[in-house]
Amino acid sequence: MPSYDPNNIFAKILRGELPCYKIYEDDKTFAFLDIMPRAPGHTLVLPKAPARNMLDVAPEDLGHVIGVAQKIAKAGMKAFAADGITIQQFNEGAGGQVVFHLHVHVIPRREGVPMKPPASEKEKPDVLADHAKKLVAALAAG
Ligand code: DGP
Repeated sequence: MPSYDPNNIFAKILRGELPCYKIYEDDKTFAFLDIMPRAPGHTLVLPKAPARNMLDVAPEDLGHVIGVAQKIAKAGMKAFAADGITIQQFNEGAGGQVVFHLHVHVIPRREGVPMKPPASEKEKPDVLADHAKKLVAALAAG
């Protein structure tokens, strides 16, 4: 497996070199909206420590990421009146991974509404800003 590339797009977001719609941050974890959401509220949860994917991440960092994914899943259920949540996580190109900093997708789902194809369409900034506001409010409400 290739080594971690510190110039990947998510590393740049983590360093604040590129913008994002931030949802959550703690000392080990960072979460922001996917700009090509498969459904409203589609969020990516990352460890702050460099890790290419599930195959090289430190288990304790992975544990933190999963804990935060659960928080965001619960907030997504409330914020988007969702009926369920899809969790996705891809490893290496053959496994469907496109950006090589570990991330877990948290996708609120409505009954009978199919997900859009992966990375199909960039969402409008005002829509993403509104979705981020709703998720952040639901997280704050607990
Ligand atoms: P994957 O590596 O296959 O898990 O997919 C990467 C995801 O990242 C895909 O759903 C689209 C999203 N994405 C790609 N570029 C950017 C970006 O610059 N900002 C954000 N927020 N998301 C991105």
